[in-house]
Amino acid sequence: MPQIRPALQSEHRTGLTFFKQDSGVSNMPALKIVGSALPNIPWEERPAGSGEVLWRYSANPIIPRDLIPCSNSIFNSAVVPYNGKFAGVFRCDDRSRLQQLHAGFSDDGITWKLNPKRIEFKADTARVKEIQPFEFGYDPRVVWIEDRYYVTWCNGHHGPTIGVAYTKDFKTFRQMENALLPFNRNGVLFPRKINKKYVMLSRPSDNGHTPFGSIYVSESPDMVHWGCHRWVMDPSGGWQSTKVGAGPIPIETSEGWLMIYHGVLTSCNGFVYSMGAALLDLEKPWKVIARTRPYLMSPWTDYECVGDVPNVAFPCAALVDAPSGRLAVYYGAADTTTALAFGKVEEIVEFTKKNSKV
Ligand code: BMA
Repeated sequence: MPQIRPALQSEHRTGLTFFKQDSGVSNMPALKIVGSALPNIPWEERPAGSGEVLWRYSANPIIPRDLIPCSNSIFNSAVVPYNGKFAGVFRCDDRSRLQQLHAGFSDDGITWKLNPKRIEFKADTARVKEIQPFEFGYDPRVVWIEDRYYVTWCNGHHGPTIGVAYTKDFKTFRQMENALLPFNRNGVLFPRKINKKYVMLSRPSDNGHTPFGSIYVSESPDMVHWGCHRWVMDPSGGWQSTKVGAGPIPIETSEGWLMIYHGVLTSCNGFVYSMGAALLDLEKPWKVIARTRPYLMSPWTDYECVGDVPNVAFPCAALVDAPSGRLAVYYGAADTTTALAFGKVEEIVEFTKKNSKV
């Protein structure tokens, strides 16, 4: 496999360090990755002899289903760097099988402590009380934008839609207006404004398990009012033939926004959830530059194939160490546990471009 040489230069942009890499990867020009250094990113090298673009952590799953007393399952969860360590928002389905969100903390990104009590969202404005109390919440994403962490999740409001909240300490969470109408899922914010607007990917759906689904993008001046909705991409063939939905927060690179997403195949044994990647235009993110025809990862292991919902690998977060291009993807395994996979941004970008079907 290609050897990645260390970062050659860096400059500063929008508060983040902007790294330029001489990737050493075949003919690809040096890749820029916008992000911070994360030298303590959880990491394992690709196993000897493996040709996988994403490879699994050897001690998966990292979070067992019964980490806290009330949990039936802990999966499809989101983590971010926090105060030199890590924090996150976790989907915990409880033993009444209600879908709840819990905050969690970790020193190393691998061993997690979750708050045994679910997040109690405080209304950010008086009007937000109208959409409380909490019906259900699942599949959170977390992103730092400007001065706070925003959380988006699939929020119950007479049907699933996109909830939005913010926190600065993962203790107090202030709920804002739902971004969109039901039925919608997989609301994923971009990590910065584009053309002075907040931008969110989402996947309009139905009230059930949704046998269809395309990715759209919407803009907002204030994180409350969303519009200028644009179609991004439909399901395609094979592993992504039934529906697609955005996964982790997109990663900004000089080749476009790297969007890791899930794709669903309907097999004779039900849905199969795999992950792929796409590159979106930096200024017009509804324009797809490239998109993987083969998957990056599909449920192969026991913990992905056996659980409450078999055959699911569902990514909701990715940590990036921009100088090295190292990537750690957090994904839900079989709707039961949380697992970790590793990759290198420049290799995924190159794989996406070389194996693209748009
Ligand atoms: C989707 C979502 C995910 C889940 C997946 C597989 O519709 O509900 O939370 O992981 O189905 O069951």
